[in-house]
Amino acid sequence: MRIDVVSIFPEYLAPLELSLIGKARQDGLLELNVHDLRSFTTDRHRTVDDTPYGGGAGMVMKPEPWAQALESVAGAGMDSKPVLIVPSPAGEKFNQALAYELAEEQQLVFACGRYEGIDERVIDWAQDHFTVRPVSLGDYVLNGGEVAVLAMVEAIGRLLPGVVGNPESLVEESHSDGLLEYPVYTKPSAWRDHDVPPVLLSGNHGKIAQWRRHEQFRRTAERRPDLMEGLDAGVLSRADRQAL
Ligand code: 6GU
Repeated sequence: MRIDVVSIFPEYLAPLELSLIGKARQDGLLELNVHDLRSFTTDRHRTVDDTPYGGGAGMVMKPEPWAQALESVAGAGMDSKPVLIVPSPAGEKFNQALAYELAEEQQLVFACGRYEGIDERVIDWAQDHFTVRPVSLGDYVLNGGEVAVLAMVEAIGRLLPGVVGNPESLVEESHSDGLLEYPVYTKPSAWRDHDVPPVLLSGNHGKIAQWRRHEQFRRTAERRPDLMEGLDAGVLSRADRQAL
């Protein structure tokens, strides 16, 4: 996969050189390029914003630097149109299903807006060159798209073949089956008046699997009742349906 990120704060994306994603880049599993939007301006002051038509607070990002930047990264010899992800609190909500979907793409381009956002005509114009998807992390406001890109690239990058050493860990984690993960424990079995649930020390693997499944349902119902409604009967076993 190839990922291009356009931002006026390219340094904000430095953490993508670390840890799992940094290693995936070094290993050639992921090509990731960060581009400074200001390098696509042509005026002396490298202006990227201006006042909003119609009035109101704040500034709006000018369209031409964005078109120049996006043209420079679009269709770098790929078969399919790249997906242009525009981080915005006004986008569709990012979730694990969308991470899996985007992990199948050849090229992702992230356009990090700042201020009050990017001139909407860029979004219209970009439809000819990209599949455009405004995406939100959740119902709160960040100052710009950069932090959201860190989260999305990590969520997508770890799904690419070979990035996570043990692919089993992708199967067992929260949201992989629509439920939250069960709680985990390690040694010592007795710690500061808190004991590990005895079933986990029993050696009875059937009982342990049953307990973990029950904990997944209990946690999900308590913390995320919204997820209980969307549970797909198809992924539930007979034992799961009885537990409900
Ligand atoms: Cl993706 N971007 C911005 N700027 N703010 C957000 C967001 C994204 N998701 C939630 N708030």
